[in-house]
Amino acid sequence: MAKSKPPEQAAQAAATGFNSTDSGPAHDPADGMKDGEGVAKAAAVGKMASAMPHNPNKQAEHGHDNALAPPEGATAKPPSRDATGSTLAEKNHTDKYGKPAAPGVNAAGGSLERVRADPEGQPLTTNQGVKVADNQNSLKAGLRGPALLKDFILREKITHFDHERIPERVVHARGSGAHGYFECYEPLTELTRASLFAEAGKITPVFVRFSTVAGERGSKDTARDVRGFAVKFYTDEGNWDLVGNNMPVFFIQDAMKFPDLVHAVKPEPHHAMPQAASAHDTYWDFVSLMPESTHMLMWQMSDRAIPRSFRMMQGFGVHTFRFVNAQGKSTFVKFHWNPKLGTHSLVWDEAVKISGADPDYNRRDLWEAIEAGAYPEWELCVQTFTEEQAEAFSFDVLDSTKIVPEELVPLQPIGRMVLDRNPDNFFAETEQVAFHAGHFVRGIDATDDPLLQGRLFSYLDTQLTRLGSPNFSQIPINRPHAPVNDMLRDGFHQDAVHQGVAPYRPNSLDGGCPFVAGEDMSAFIDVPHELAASAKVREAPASFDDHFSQARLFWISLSPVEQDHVAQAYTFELGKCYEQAVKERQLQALANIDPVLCARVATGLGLPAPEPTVPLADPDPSPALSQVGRTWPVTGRSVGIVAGPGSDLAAVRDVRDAVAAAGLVPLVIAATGGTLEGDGGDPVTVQRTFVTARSVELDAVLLAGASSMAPDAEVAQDTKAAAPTSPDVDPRVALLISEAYRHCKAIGGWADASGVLTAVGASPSDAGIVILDNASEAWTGVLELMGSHRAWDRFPA
Ligand code: HDE
Repeated sequence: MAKSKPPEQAAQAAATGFNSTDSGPAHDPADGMKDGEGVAKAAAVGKMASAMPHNPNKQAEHGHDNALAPPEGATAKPPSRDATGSTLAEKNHTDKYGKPAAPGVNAAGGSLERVRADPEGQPLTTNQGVKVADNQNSLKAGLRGPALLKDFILREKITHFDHERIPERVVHARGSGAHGYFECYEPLTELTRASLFAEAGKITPVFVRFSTVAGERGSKDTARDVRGFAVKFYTDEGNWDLVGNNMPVFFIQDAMKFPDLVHAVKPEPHHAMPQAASAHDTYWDFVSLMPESTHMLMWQMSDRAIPRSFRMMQGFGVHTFRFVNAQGKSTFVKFHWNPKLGTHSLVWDEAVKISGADPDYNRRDLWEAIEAGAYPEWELCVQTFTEEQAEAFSFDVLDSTKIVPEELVPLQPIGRMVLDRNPDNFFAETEQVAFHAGHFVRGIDATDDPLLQGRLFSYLDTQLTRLGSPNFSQIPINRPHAPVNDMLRDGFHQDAVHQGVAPYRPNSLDGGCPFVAGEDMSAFIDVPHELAASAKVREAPASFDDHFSQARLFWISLSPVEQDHVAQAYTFELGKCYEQAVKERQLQALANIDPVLCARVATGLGLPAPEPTVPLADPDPSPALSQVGRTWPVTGRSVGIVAGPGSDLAAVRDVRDAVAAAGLVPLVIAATGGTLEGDGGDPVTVQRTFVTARSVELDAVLLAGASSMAPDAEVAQDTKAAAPTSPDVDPRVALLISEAYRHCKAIGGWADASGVLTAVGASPSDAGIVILDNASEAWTGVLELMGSHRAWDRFPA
């Protein structure tokens, strides 16, 4: 029998005509419900819904003023929790389903602590939480089988394993990531209302992923390639992704050409070769037919494409973006990351050798530096300029094949980024992080650069394939630190348990919540800017039609040694192509940059150098484009100390300690592993042996005297030895020193170290070499040399 309803609530429920679902009871809501709770809920919802007799926000959808300063969305305060709870039963709780959501709280957010899983002291379980006693033997009928389908532990383990791999990124598949923070220097409120730039000292957490572009996920780190430099800022007003590269320009001007570029550079479709390399026909076929690539190719053929370390790379937003301030004023902005350690590169021969010796070279360097507390740091700088200033430039700021020279618009430092935390789990964080060039926060916005416009579509779309669902933003590493209250629902891997019945707007049944944010609540507002009167066209602007002048600017701004490297890189890459027509076309592009460059590459290819087809530009050099000629901190660099059988161990100890004290990494290299001892002092631990040490992992080498032949030296048969150079020098040390010498690394030594140098055809008086009687003075000399990265003047260009 139906219970009698509490008269006041029932009257209210009847008056609003409330029914919470269309299949709900047409009868008295008290029927069959517990103690009138249904009536109370119905009444509460009815009261809340009737507080919105019309849609008070509708009017605000119209009018210019409302667009710029939208009012906050209307809400109705729920008369009680009954009105917004999704279910009457939410008052019950157990350990699993817990208490109801606190009003307005999305408990899925918050720090990554929420999802870290540490097994210390815990028993193994299935993914259903059932404790497992044996996960090494399958369940069998009898000791020798057959296996039984009933074995849910085996099936769960194998099924999960079968699906462990997810599609890799279509570009930038190979990458390494780290957590850190961004610190704002001064309020930038005149330029932007972005909250991360609002106060001096304000800290915003970041996650950064560095990558190569062309290679697959397991490919080598030291390929000649552009490096991705993607930063996710977890700002208190939502996530902003600055998805940039380590070069300031790009290969193409319009997103439409991106699939062509990538198809051309990836391994060729018929035999899937070469891996992580641009030195092949399809790549040069495409770029030699695409003159707009010329400027970017100069960067790609320069030392920038083989960075010594992610910690020693610049980063660039590439496109022109917009800053928007609280008054709605917009200013053009270009973003630059400048590394505290300077911008430094490998030499090509080194990069090739590292590919074999340590394909994880850049990843390892980043990881180890952070583990060692040598936190990498960059300064974020901006170039800002008005639309009127941009109009006066000789190039189009919406063309991503152009830089804005620093001499034209100087850099303004606005903050610093420090990476101080390695990920706990590569897959969960570095692989699953999803950047999007269209993740903006208020105060930062896109321009009409046609390359950027295409990216605004691409990055969301690609995550659907890679991460399998539009809910990729709920993966912990992608989840904003700011509260999330969207009306997006369901889909694969939905992580949130949404409350309420009305994931639509306008609504009154959830009291209008979540409501639209008003201007004064930091809502993202699209600030209008004028569009030139135009027609719908599929064509490129005439202002995009200069492909050589900035390529020439880059060339003339490089030092002679950097120019050498560019010429050698072109000669190598084109030399690996088979098609004569491809080489000839690219030589034509080089002729339009510089006749000397063209002639050098042509000579290497054995082809005639063509004449330019355009007048050569005559820009002033931009010193900021060169990497050399200054000195930088050397923190975190590695120094090999080669100790031969007769080395003075006291000097080895002193120098090793001095290297470490200066913030560098000393690696003692000796004939065999273990320790060096016998002089009565502390045993010296050997980090590398003559067999395991490679010159390419060292930034400088110190010779603790001569390195005479060790007992295990096999001279000519040793796979890792130079041809015998001298009966007095171990051939593996000879190889190490001759490579370090050719790669222009600083070399120091004491006692009778000179003999090693002369044995490899070098002279102790060559540039970048310090051989002294006193070990610590020799080290000081090397330390000073390292500040310039390499002794480039050893082989004058
Ligand atoms: Fe990307 N790019 N890109 N790109 N890009 C991707 O997104 C794309 C471009 C850059 O560490 C993809 O999640 C198009 C310029 C970085 O996860 C994809 C165009 C710049 C990363 C994509 C460009 C970049 C990507 C592949 C031409 C420098 C790695 C996987 C319009 C400013 C981010 C993914 C990470 C990744 C598309 C051009 C930088 C497919 C269509 C220019 C650093 O969405």
